[in-house]
Amino acid sequence: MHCLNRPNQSYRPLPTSKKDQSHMHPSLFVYSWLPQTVREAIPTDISVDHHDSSVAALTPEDFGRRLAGKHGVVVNGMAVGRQMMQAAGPSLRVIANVGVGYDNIDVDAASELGIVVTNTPDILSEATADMGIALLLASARRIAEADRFIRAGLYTKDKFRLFWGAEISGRTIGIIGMGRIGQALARRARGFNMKVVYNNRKPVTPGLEQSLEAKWLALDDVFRVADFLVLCVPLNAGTRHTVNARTLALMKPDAHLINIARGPVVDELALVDALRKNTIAGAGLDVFEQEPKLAPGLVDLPNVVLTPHIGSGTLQTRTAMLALAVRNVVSVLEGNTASTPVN
Ligand code: 8YV
Repeated sequence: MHCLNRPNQSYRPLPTSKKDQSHMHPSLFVYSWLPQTVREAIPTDISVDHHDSSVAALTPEDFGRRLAGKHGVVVNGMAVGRQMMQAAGPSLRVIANVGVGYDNIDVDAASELGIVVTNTPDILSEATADMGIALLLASARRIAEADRFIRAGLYTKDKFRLFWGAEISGRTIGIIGMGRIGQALARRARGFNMKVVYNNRKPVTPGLEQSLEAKWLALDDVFRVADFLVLCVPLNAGTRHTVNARTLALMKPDAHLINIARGPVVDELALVDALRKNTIAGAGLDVFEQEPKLAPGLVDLPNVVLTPHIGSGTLQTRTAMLALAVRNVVSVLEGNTASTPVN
Protein backbone atom coordinates (compact mmCIF):
# COMPACT_ATOMS: atom_id res chain seq x y z
CA MET A 1 0.00 0.00 0.00
CA HIS A 2 1.15 3.50 -0.63
CA CYS A 3 2.32 6.08 1.78
CA LEU A 4 1.29 9.39 0.30
CA ASN A 5 3.77 11.88 1.63
CA ARG A 6 2.23 15.27 1.92
CA PRO A 7 4.04 18.58 2.16
CA ASN A 8 5.06 19.38 5.70
CA GLN A 9 2.51 21.34 7.65
CA SER A 10 3.22 23.63 10.52
CA TYR A 11 2.84 21.51 13.59
CA ARG A 12 1.95 22.40 17.10
CA PRO A 13 4.79 23.94 19.07
CA LEU A 14 6.86 21.63 21.16
CA PRO A 15 8.39 22.15 24.58
CA THR A 16 11.78 22.89 23.07
CA SER A 17 14.02 23.55 26.03
CA LYS A 18 14.74 21.38 29.05
CA LYS A 19 13.26 24.23 31.09
CA ASP A 20 9.91 23.93 29.30
CA GLN A 21 9.90 20.19 29.78
CA SER A 22 10.77 20.33 33.44
CA HIS A 23 7.28 21.48 34.34
CA MET A 24 5.45 19.53 31.63
CA HIS A 25 6.58 16.00 30.89
CA PRO A 26 5.23 14.83 27.56
CA SER A 27 2.59 12.20 28.01
CA LEU A 28 1.80 9.34 25.69
CA PHE A 29 -1.23 7.11 25.41
CA VAL A 30 -0.43 3.72 23.87
CA TYR A 31 -3.60 1.96 22.76
CA SER A 32 -2.07 -1.26 21.48
CA TRP A 33 -0.18 -4.36 22.47
CA LEU A 34 3.19 -3.05 23.72
CA PRO A 35 6.06 -5.50 24.08
CA GLN A 36 8.43 -4.87 26.98
CA THR A 37 11.43 -4.29 24.68
CA VAL A 38 9.57 -1.49 22.93
CA ARG A 39 8.25 -0.03 26.17
CA GLU A 40 11.79 0.13 27.53
CA ALA A 41 12.82 2.21 24.52
CA ILE A 42 10.50 5.05 25.58
CA PRO A 43 12.55 7.71 27.40
CA THR A 44 11.68 7.89 31.09
CA ASP A 45 10.70 11.55 30.92
CA ILE A 46 7.70 10.59 28.76
CA SER A 47 4.88 9.35 30.94
CA VAL A 48 3.10 6.38 29.44
CA ASP A 49 -0.55 5.46 29.84
CA HIS A 50 -1.01 2.02 28.31
CA HIS A 51 -4.15 0.12 27.38
CA ASP A 52 -3.72 -3.15 25.47
CA SER A 53 -6.41 -2.98 22.79
CA SER A 54 -5.81 -6.64 21.95
CA VAL A 55 -7.01 -7.65 25.44
CA ALA A 56 -10.07 -5.38 25.63
CA ALA A 57 -11.26 -2.66 23.29
CA LEU A 58 -12.19 0.72 24.71
CA THR A 59 -15.37 2.42 23.60
CA PRO A 60 -14.71 5.59 21.58
CA GLU A 61 -15.87 7.57 24.63
CA ASP A 62 -13.40 5.85 26.96
CA PHE A 63 -10.66 6.15 24.35
CA GLY A 64 -11.42 9.88 24.11
CA ARG A 65 -11.23 10.25 27.91
CA ARG A 66 -7.82 8.51 28.02
CA LEU A 67 -6.57 10.65 25.14
CA ALA A 68 -7.56 13.97 26.74
CA GLY A 69 -4.52 16.07 27.61
CA LYS A 70 -2.00 13.65 26.06
CA HIS A 71 0.79 14.85 23.75
CA GLY A 72 1.03 11.71 21.68
CA VAL A 73 -0.92 8.57 20.96
CA VAL A 74 -0.13 5.20 19.43
CA VAL A 75 -3.20 3.61 17.87
CA ASN A 76 -3.79 0.25 16.37
CA GLY A 77 -6.50 0.82 13.79
CA MET A 78 -8.75 2.81 16.18
CA ALA A 79 -10.79 5.44 14.33
CA VAL A 80 -9.51 8.91 15.16
CA GLY A 81 -11.64 11.61 13.63
CA ARG A 82 -11.67 15.39 13.87
CA GLN A 83 -13.96 15.46 16.91
CA MET A 84 -11.76 13.03 18.78
CA MET A 85 -8.68 15.14 18.00
CA GLN A 86 -10.42 18.32 19.09
CA ALA A 87 -11.71 16.67 22.25
CA ALA A 88 -8.18 15.49 23.07
CA GLY A 89 -7.23 19.14 23.48
CA PRO A 90 -4.48 21.37 22.12
CA SER A 91 -1.68 19.31 23.69
CA LEU A 92 -2.01 16.52 21.09
CA ARG A 93 0.88 16.69 18.61
CA VAL A 94 1.30 13.24 17.14
CA ILE A 95 -0.85 10.25 16.23
CA ALA A 96 1.19 7.15 15.36
CA ASN A 97 -0.79 4.47 13.58
CA VAL A 98 0.40 0.88 13.93
CA GLY A 99 -0.25 -0.04 10.32
CA VAL A 100 0.68 1.10 6.86
CA GLY A 101 -2.96 1.92 6.02
CA TYR A 102 -4.21 4.99 7.85
CA ASP A 103 -7.78 5.26 6.59
CA ASN A 104 -8.83 5.13 10.26
CA ILE A 105 -7.36 8.60 10.81
CA ASP A 106 -8.72 11.88 9.47
CA VAL A 107 -5.37 13.09 8.15
CA ASP A 108 -6.78 16.34 6.72
CA ALA A 109 -8.21 17.26 10.12
CA ALA A 110 -4.91 16.36 11.79
CA SER A 111 -3.00 18.56 9.35
CA GLU A 112 -5.37 21.47 9.97
CA LEU A 113 -4.94 21.02 13.71
CA GLY A 114 -1.14 20.83 13.40
CA ILE A 115 -0.95 17.18 14.44
CA VAL A 116 1.62 14.85 12.86
CA VAL A 117 0.26 11.49 11.67
CA THR A 118 2.65 8.59 11.11
CA ASN A 119 2.29 5.03 9.80
CA THR A 120 4.46 1.89 9.55
CA PRO A 121 5.30 1.25 5.90
CA ASP A 122 7.88 -1.19 4.47
CA ILE A 123 8.46 -3.38 7.52
CA LEU A 124 5.21 -5.27 6.98
CA SER A 125 5.36 -5.71 3.22
CA GLU A 126 6.95 -9.16 3.21
CA ALA A 127 4.65 -10.61 5.89
CA THR A 128 1.57 -9.15 4.21
CA ALA A 129 2.63 -10.47 0.80
CA ASP A 130 3.12 -13.89 2.42
CA MET A 131 -0.49 -13.66 3.57
CA GLY A 132 -1.60 -12.88 0.03
CA ILE A 133 0.12 -16.02 -1.19
CA ALA A 134 -1.20 -18.05 1.75
CA LEU A 135 -4.79 -17.07 0.92
CA LEU A 136 -4.22 -17.58 -2.81
CA LEU A 137 -2.95 -21.11 -2.22
CA ALA A 138 -5.61 -21.85 0.38
CA SER A 139 -8.37 -20.72 -1.95
CA ALA A 140 -6.89 -22.47 -5.01
CA ARG A 141 -6.24 -25.74 -3.21
CA ARG A 142 -9.33 -25.63 -0.97
CA ILE A 143 -7.24 -26.05 2.19
CA ALA A 144 -9.83 -24.82 4.70
CA GLU A 145 -12.58 -26.97 3.14
CA ALA A 146 -10.32 -30.04 3.22
CA ASP A 147 -9.37 -29.34 6.84
CA ARG A 148 -13.06 -29.11 7.82
CA PHE A 149 -13.71 -32.37 5.97
CA ILE A 150 -11.09 -34.27 7.96
CA ARG A 151 -12.16 -32.76 11.28
CA ALA A 152 -15.74 -33.81 10.54
CA GLY A 153 -14.54 -37.44 10.36
CA LEU A 154 -15.38 -37.71 6.65
CA TYR A 155 -11.97 -38.92 5.46
CA THR A 156 -12.88 -42.57 5.23
CA LYS A 157 -12.45 -43.68 1.63
CA ASP A 158 -10.62 -43.24 -1.67
CA LYS A 159 -8.90 -39.87 -1.87
CA PHE A 160 -8.23 -39.56 -5.60
CA ARG A 161 -11.23 -37.35 -6.37
CA LEU A 162 -11.13 -35.28 -3.20
CA PHE A 163 -10.85 -31.47 -3.30
CA TRP A 164 -9.48 -30.91 -6.74
CA GLY A 165 -8.38 -27.34 -6.86
CA ALA A 166 -6.91 -24.85 -9.28
CA GLU A 167 -3.44 -25.04 -10.80
CA ILE A 168 -1.14 -22.13 -9.90
CA SER A 169 1.85 -22.57 -12.20
CA GLY A 170 1.44 -20.86 -15.56
CA ARG A 171 -1.71 -19.02 -14.44
CA THR A 172 -2.14 -15.25 -14.25
CA ILE A 173 -2.10 -13.21 -11.08
CA GLY A 174 -3.72 -9.78 -11.37
CA ILE A 175 -2.43 -7.39 -8.73
CA ILE A 176 -4.46 -4.28 -8.05
CA GLY A 177 -2.15 -1.79 -6.34
CA MET A 178 1.55 -2.12 -7.17
CA GLY A 179 2.96 -0.46 -4.06
CA ARG A 180 5.46 -2.16 -1.77
CA ILE A 181 3.12 -5.02 -0.86
CA GLY A 182 2.03 -5.53 -4.47
CA GLN A 183 5.67 -5.70 -5.55
CA ALA A 184 6.55 -8.23 -2.83
CA LEU A 185 3.59 -10.28 -4.01
CA ALA A 186 4.68 -10.09 -7.66
CA ARG A 187 8.14 -11.42 -6.72
CA ARG A 188 6.53 -14.35 -4.92
CA ALA A 189 4.14 -15.02 -7.80
CA ARG A 190 7.07 -15.24 -10.24
CA GLY A 191 8.55 -17.84 -7.91
CA PHE A 192 5.39 -19.86 -8.49
CA ASN A 193 5.84 -19.43 -12.26
CA MET A 194 2.79 -17.20 -12.53
CA LYS A 195 2.29 -14.48 -15.15
CA VAL A 196 1.95 -11.09 -13.49
CA VAL A 197 -0.38 -8.33 -14.66
CA TYR A 198 -1.27 -5.34 -12.53
CA ASN A 199 -3.12 -2.09 -12.31
CA ASN A 200 -1.92 0.95 -10.45
CA ARG A 201 -2.98 4.56 -10.90
CA LYS A 202 0.36 5.04 -12.63
CA PRO A 203 2.44 2.21 -14.06
CA VAL A 204 5.63 1.59 -12.08
CA THR A 205 8.93 2.47 -13.76
CA PRO A 206 9.91 0.39 -16.81
CA GLY A 207 12.94 -0.89 -14.84
CA LEU A 208 10.74 -2.14 -12.01
CA GLU A 209 8.23 -3.63 -14.45
CA GLN A 210 11.08 -5.47 -16.07
CA SER A 211 12.54 -6.80 -12.83
CA LEU A 212 9.08 -7.91 -11.63
CA GLU A 213 8.21 -9.23 -15.09
CA ALA A 214 4.88 -7.49 -14.62
CA LYS A 215 2.62 -5.87 -17.22
CA TRP A 216 0.32 -2.89 -16.55
CA LEU A 217 -3.27 -3.29 -17.78
CA ALA A 218 -6.36 -1.12 -17.50
CA LEU A 219 -8.35 -2.00 -14.39
CA ASP A 220 -11.20 -3.79 -16.18
CA ASP A 221 -8.69 -5.83 -18.17
CA VAL A 222 -7.02 -7.03 -14.97
CA PHE A 223 -10.46 -8.25 -13.83
CA ARG A 224 -10.96 -9.98 -17.19
CA VAL A 225 -7.65 -11.82 -17.47
CA ALA A 226 -6.71 -12.67 -13.87
CA ASP A 227 -7.02 -16.23 -12.62
CA PHE A 228 -6.15 -14.87 -9.18
CA LEU A 229 -7.02 -11.26 -8.48
CA VAL A 230 -5.26 -9.84 -5.42
CA LEU A 231 -6.15 -6.48 -3.86
CA CYS A 232 -3.23 -4.46 -2.48
CA VAL A 233 -4.56 -0.88 -2.71
CA PRO A 234 -5.02 1.58 0.14
CA LEU A 235 -8.62 2.45 0.97
CA ASN A 236 -9.72 5.87 -0.22
CA ALA A 237 -12.65 7.38 -2.10
CA GLY A 238 -11.17 6.18 -5.40
CA THR A 239 -10.70 2.55 -4.34
CA ARG A 240 -13.90 1.94 -2.32
CA HIS A 241 -15.92 -0.86 -3.94
CA THR A 242 -13.35 -1.41 -6.71
CA VAL A 243 -14.75 -4.94 -6.61
CA ASN A 244 -18.49 -4.65 -7.17
CA ALA A 245 -21.26 -6.43 -9.06
CA ARG A 246 -20.07 -4.97 -12.37
CA THR A 247 -16.38 -5.81 -11.98
CA LEU A 248 -17.13 -9.24 -10.48
CA ALA A 249 -19.11 -9.98 -13.65
CA LEU A 250 -15.95 -9.31 -15.69
CA MET A 251 -14.07 -12.09 -13.86
CA LYS A 252 -13.60 -15.59 -15.22
CA PRO A 253 -15.87 -18.23 -13.67
CA ASP A 254 -12.80 -20.10 -12.41
CA ALA A 255 -11.09 -17.01 -10.96
CA HIS A 256 -10.33 -16.38 -7.29
CA LEU A 257 -10.39 -13.06 -5.45
CA ILE A 258 -7.93 -12.37 -2.63
CA ASN A 259 -8.26 -9.32 -0.38
CA ILE A 260 -5.34 -8.33 1.84
CA ALA A 261 -6.02 -4.59 1.51
CA ARG A 262 -9.09 -3.16 3.24
CA GLY A 263 -12.58 -4.62 3.43
CA PRO A 264 -14.44 -1.71 1.82
CA VAL A 265 -12.39 -2.11 -1.38
CA VAL A 266 -14.91 -4.93 -1.99
CA ASP A 267 -18.69 -4.67 -2.03
CA GLU A 268 -19.03 -7.66 0.29
CA LEU A 269 -22.71 -8.29 -0.46
CA ALA A 270 -21.96 -8.42 -4.20
CA LEU A 271 -19.12 -10.84 -3.49
CA VAL A 272 -21.34 -13.11 -1.40
CA ASP A 273 -23.79 -13.16 -4.29
CA ALA A 274 -21.05 -14.04 -6.82
CA LEU A 275 -19.65 -16.81 -4.61
CA ARG A 276 -23.11 -18.20 -3.94
CA LYS A 277 -23.94 -18.29 -7.65
CA ASN A 278 -20.43 -19.56 -8.48
CA THR A 279 -19.87 -16.80 -11.01
CA ILE A 280 -16.33 -16.84 -9.59
CA ALA A 281 -14.67 -19.91 -8.10
CA GLY A 282 -13.51 -18.75 -4.70
CA ALA A 283 -12.16 -16.05 -2.45
CA GLY A 284 -9.63 -15.57 0.30
CA LEU A 285 -10.41 -12.66 2.58
CA ASP A 286 -8.29 -11.23 5.37
CA VAL A 287 -10.26 -7.99 5.65
CA PHE A 288 -13.96 -7.16 5.75
CA GLU A 289 -16.21 -4.22 5.11
CA GLN A 290 -17.33 -3.78 8.72
CA GLU A 291 -14.76 -5.59 10.83
CA PRO A 292 -15.27 -7.60 12.88
CA LYS A 293 -18.75 -8.10 11.40
CA LEU A 294 -19.13 -10.18 8.26
CA ALA A 295 -21.70 -9.80 5.48
CA PRO A 296 -24.72 -12.06 5.97
CA GLY A 297 -24.18 -15.44 4.34
CA LEU A 298 -20.39 -15.18 4.05
CA VAL A 299 -19.58 -17.82 6.68
CA ASP A 300 -22.03 -20.29 5.13
CA LEU A 301 -20.14 -20.40 1.82
CA PRO A 302 -17.72 -23.30 1.31
CA ASN A 303 -15.72 -21.49 -1.38
CA VAL A 304 -14.28 -18.71 0.76
CA VAL A 305 -11.32 -18.79 3.16
CA LEU A 306 -11.56 -16.28 5.99
CA THR A 307 -8.83 -14.89 8.24
CA PRO A 308 -9.25 -12.12 10.85
CA HIS A 309 -7.03 -9.30 9.49
CA ILE A 310 -3.74 -11.03 10.22
CA GLY A 311 -1.83 -9.93 7.11
CA SER A 312 1.03 -8.43 9.10
CA GLY A 313 0.52 -10.84 11.97
CA THR A 314 3.91 -12.32 12.73
CA LEU A 315 5.72 -11.71 16.01
CA GLN A 316 8.67 -10.16 14.18
CA THR A 317 6.61 -7.84 12.01
CA ARG A 318 4.14 -6.73 14.65
CA THR A 319 7.02 -6.03 17.07
CA ALA A 320 8.80 -3.99 14.39
CA MET A 321 5.57 -2.07 13.70
CA LEU A 322 5.18 -1.16 17.36
CA ALA A 323 8.83 -0.17 17.60
CA LEU A 324 8.51 2.12 14.57
CA ALA A 325 5.27 3.70 15.81
CA VAL A 326 6.85 4.39 19.20
CA ARG A 327 10.06 5.77 17.60
CA ASN A 328 7.90 8.12 15.54
CA VAL A 329 6.02 9.41 18.57
CA VAL A 330 9.16 9.86 20.62
CA SER A 331 10.86 11.73 17.75
CA VAL A 332 8.01 14.20 17.50
CA LEU A 333 7.70 14.63 21.25
CA GLU A 334 11.44 15.32 21.42
CA GLY A 335 11.09 18.01 18.76
CA ASN A 336 12.45 15.98 15.84
CA THR A 337 10.75 14.80 12.66
CA ALA A 338 9.09 11.41 12.46
CA SER A 339 10.75 8.92 10.13
CA THR A 340 7.50 7.87 8.43
CA PRO A 341 5.03 10.78 8.50
CA VAL A 342 1.99 10.78 6.24
CA ASN A 343 1.21 14.51 6.47
C1 8YV B 1 -2.59 -3.72 10.95
C2 8YV B 1 -2.84 -3.29 8.47
O1 8YV B 1 -2.64 -4.87 11.68
O2 8YV B 1 -0.80 -2.18 8.18
C3 8YV B 1 -1.99 -2.20 7.93
O3 8YV B 1 -2.52 -1.35 7.20
O4 8YV B 1 -3.92 -3.49 8.06
C4 8YV B 1 -2.33 -4.17 9.54
O5 8YV B 1 -0.99 -4.42 9.37
C5 8YV B 1 -3.82 -2.90 11.12
O6 8YV B 1 -3.56 -1.60 10.70
C6 8YV B 1 -4.30 -2.86 12.55
O7 8YV B 1 -3.40 -2.18 13.34
